[in-house]
Amino acid sequence: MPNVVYILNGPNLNLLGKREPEIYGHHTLDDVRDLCVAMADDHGLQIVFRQTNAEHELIDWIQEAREEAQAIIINPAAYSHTSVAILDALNTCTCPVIEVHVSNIHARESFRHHSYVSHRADAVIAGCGVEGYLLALKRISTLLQGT
Ligand code: CA2
Repeated sequence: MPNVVYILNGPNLNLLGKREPEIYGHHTLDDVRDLCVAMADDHGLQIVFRQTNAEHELIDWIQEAREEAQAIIINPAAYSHTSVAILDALNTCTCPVIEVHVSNIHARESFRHHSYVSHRADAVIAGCGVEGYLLALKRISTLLQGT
């Protein structure tokens, strides 16, 4: 059975590549999914790739991943900076968790500098554009090797 990696995306990331390209670049979220699936195939991983604008849905998916996944990659978007509930959900998971941000949140407004999710994340990748998702997958592949 292949290792399963949940890649979860929060609010407004459905607009990736369609607005504010100077901040978020030109790749759409569909492009990101395709790139992740291709890389996962190369590493023998299975991907579950989702986006939602609803906090409760992200929490439900984290709870699902707790049962189904060997690793979680999450871009919680604006909920990174506000949601103790998402942190609580991630804290129930024992698998590796990597937080990804397309932009460098530390070079932006001060309210983006703190992420609740970072308290749980095993690694945080910010400012690498959509390549951050692939770097996270590479790291997950390394962490899961031999499991
Ligand atoms: O840099 C990231 O990946 C963020 O998680 C993106 C969030 C933002 O609230 C975080 O501070 C950093 C925003 C996602 C909105 O995505 C859009 C994409 C294109 C156009 C408009 C919004």
